[in-house]
Amino acid sequence: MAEFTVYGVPGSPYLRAALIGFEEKGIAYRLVPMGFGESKTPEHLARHPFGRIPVVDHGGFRLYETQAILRYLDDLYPTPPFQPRDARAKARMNQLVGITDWYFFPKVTATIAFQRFVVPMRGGTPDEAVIAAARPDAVTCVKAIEALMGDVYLTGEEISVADLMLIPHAHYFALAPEGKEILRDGKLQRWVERMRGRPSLERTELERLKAAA
Ligand SMILES: N[C@@H](CCC(=O)N[C@@H](CS)C(=O)NCC(=O)O)C(=O)O
Repeated sequence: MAEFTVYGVPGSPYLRAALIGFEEKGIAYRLVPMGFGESKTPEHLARHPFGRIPVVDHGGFRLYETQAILRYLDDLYPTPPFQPRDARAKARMNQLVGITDWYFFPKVTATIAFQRFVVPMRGGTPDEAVIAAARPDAVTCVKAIEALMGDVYLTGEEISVADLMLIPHAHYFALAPEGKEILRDGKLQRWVERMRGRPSLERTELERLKAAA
């Protein structure tokens, strides 16, 4: 089987979701770390016309969109499965993946987590107005996910694509003061702790990725 090459910026939640997928399956990969802004270079635009990350190359087969990458890995290496067989559990998984992509990422990660962690990393000061404006959306996201999720993992007793997609975003949110306050000791916070205990999370920590680069 050809080698997997993964292009992405260490620290990116979507890159981490893909890497967690490789780690959970025990599939070897080579990470090509990119810097901030490199996603819009001609070289990367040739890989991803929308200038985003991650991109996976598998023997010349190029794939972007993180959930497509995770499903591809699952089709190639079915054990352990990333998708429940039960129709309703699978529908929930797809719904939660959609919530992550369409609501959590733009309304929580790109606002609260970006202002709290990325802006200071680049030497700036968080824009408290952006954070305050995003707070009601964050509450809506947390309530909606808690209403849909299972008791152990998001779609049942085992992890699925939904857990892999959401955890990098939820991890950052849980570290922010707003996240601590909104999540409290609720169901989603307990899930974040459960996910953080998995070796795949430890192996994809920012410092580990930087050290390996
Ligand atoms: N729907 C895409 C979203 C990917 C995405 O937005 N990635 C962010 C990083 S977390 C990115 O590429 N940002 C760089 C940029 O916008 O220039 C996926 O699932 O892969």
